Amino acid sequence: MSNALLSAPAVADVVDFLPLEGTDYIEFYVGNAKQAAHFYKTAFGFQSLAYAGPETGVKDRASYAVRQNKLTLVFTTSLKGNNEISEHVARHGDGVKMLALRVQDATDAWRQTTQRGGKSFMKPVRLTDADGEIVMSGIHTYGDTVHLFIERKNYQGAFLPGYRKWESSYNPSETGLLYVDHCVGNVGWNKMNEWVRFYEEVMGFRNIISFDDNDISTEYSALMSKVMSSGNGFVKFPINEPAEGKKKSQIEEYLDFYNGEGVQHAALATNNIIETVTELQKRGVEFLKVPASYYDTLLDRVGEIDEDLLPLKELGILVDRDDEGYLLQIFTKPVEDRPTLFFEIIQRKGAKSFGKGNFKALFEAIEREQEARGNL
Ligand code: TYF
Ligand code: FE
Repeated sequence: MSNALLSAPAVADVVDFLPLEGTDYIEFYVGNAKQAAHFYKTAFGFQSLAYAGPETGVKDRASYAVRQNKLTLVFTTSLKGNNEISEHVARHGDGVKMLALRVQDATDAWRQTTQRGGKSFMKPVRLTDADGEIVMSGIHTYGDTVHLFIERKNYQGAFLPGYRKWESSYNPSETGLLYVDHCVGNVGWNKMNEWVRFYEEVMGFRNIISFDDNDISTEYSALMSKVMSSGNGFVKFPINEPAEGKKKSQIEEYLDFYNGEGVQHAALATNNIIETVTELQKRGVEFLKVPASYYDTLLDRVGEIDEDLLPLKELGILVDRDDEGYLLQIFTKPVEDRPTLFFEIIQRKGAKSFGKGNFKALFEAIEREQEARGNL
């Protein structure tokens, strides 16, 4: 089948047992949280938000939270030789540990999901300080990744109880990043349908788009992908599985270097991708490049767009259209030494899809990088 399958809409009278309000934060376990936070401030324009560590009574770790509009990232490192954090870093390198989701009722979210077979990571706990109260719970998902459920009640503090406001004299300006559009997981060979079932049965998601290896095989790499969406559409988690191709799949390269399943990319939304990417490039963020010829036929493929072609071509921004509108997107190179995590910058102008028309050019660009690393 060479066309993406758009599945039927959910039946309207089915109640959403896990209403998610969006992504609350993404927490990374890293080797050096102080330097990671500095990089995301400098390069991506995140603002200092909150800190937890020995000075706030947390003895085994240090965490830095940074924010830009509705995007919150947390970088946590171990202060001890052997704990869950240092082991995660030893196994995976720096990577995403928690995809924290905002809910109205974290106790109910935990009950609903664990009753349906979700494996508990954290029973509901009430966290309080002078600024109010939060309830948090969590379940395991693919690999060592966790979904936390965050109920913010009346909480007025900077971030979470246990953190204090992080005041810094170093405050690079924002780059226009707004919120998490979607977050993609790479899973093992033949594991996609298991995780699709997990998101359907345990979390009440539905599969809104599927791409098979015919949609997205290039000369070498191959993968399959299914986009899972929360009942209300506020949270989208595409899942990739490697497929057999002429040479090594980019998903297999990820699995080898991450030592298992994990988050492959987070797509960050902007409402002015030309300004955002201009700024990110100035600050040293490296992006994948497609051949200049991509732009020769772009307008034939996508029709009229609001943007001038020249800045899109200079910056390497890709464009795709679906029935509802178009989208602009670009992909960073991996943001660490292992070819694991990267970011997508996306601006949607009506389109609800994921850029299928760009897959060939994008995957060929990824393969050139794989080749340069000797992993193709
Ligand atoms: O999230 C998506 O589906 C798009 C396309 O390895 C994509 O961003 C899919 C797989 C992949 C890189 C990008
Ligand atoms: Fe994406």
